[in-house]
Amino acid sequence: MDITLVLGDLTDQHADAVVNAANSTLLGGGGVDGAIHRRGGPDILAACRDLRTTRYPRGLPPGQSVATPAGRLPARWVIHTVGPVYSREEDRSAVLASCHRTALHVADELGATSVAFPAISTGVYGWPLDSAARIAVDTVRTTPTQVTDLRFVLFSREAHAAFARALDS
Ligand code: AR6
Repeated sequence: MDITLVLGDLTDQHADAVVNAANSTLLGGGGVDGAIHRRGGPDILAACRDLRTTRYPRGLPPGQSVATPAGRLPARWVIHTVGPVYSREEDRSAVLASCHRTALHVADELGATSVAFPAISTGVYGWPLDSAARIAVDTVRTTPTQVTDLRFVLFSREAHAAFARALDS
């Protein structure tokens, strides 16, 4: 698997799948989630509403992932995952790792071989960048998958630098 870092906007990525840092409602929000729904158009939200009435009436639990079509994005699918809110009292690293692992499992089910991830949980959910980068990189490196082109798309130089350090170690 090739792991590459991109400084830029996830919604510009031409890939089989882009991963959304969603919340349990699957009904949108700010950050990368807001950008995906804005640029991808209403088909994504319609598919998410469908998932809420069928598979996830109580919402998608943190650490799990589910796919929808990608609407007008230059990708085929959006894989929605719910990161943990960072806590100083409780170690939620396993949940953040699970986001990456389950997103890759969903990608494999779809037959997606190119997948772009944002820095899950490092925005609104407050996870420190270096720690999140280490967990993300370690998890994708150790998860068996058919994905051959994995990109981390980072929105800031700080995030890009944190992921570069994690990749080097
Ligand atoms: N492309 C790539 N990265 C982005 C983009 C973008 N267009 N926009 C923001 N980022 P966040 P979270 C970066 O807050 O912390 C939402 O409201 C951002 O700089 O999007 O998992 C959801 O609905 C940060 O490094 O996700 C949830 O309620 C990273 O993406 C909640 O936020 C993740 O920041 C999820 O919080």
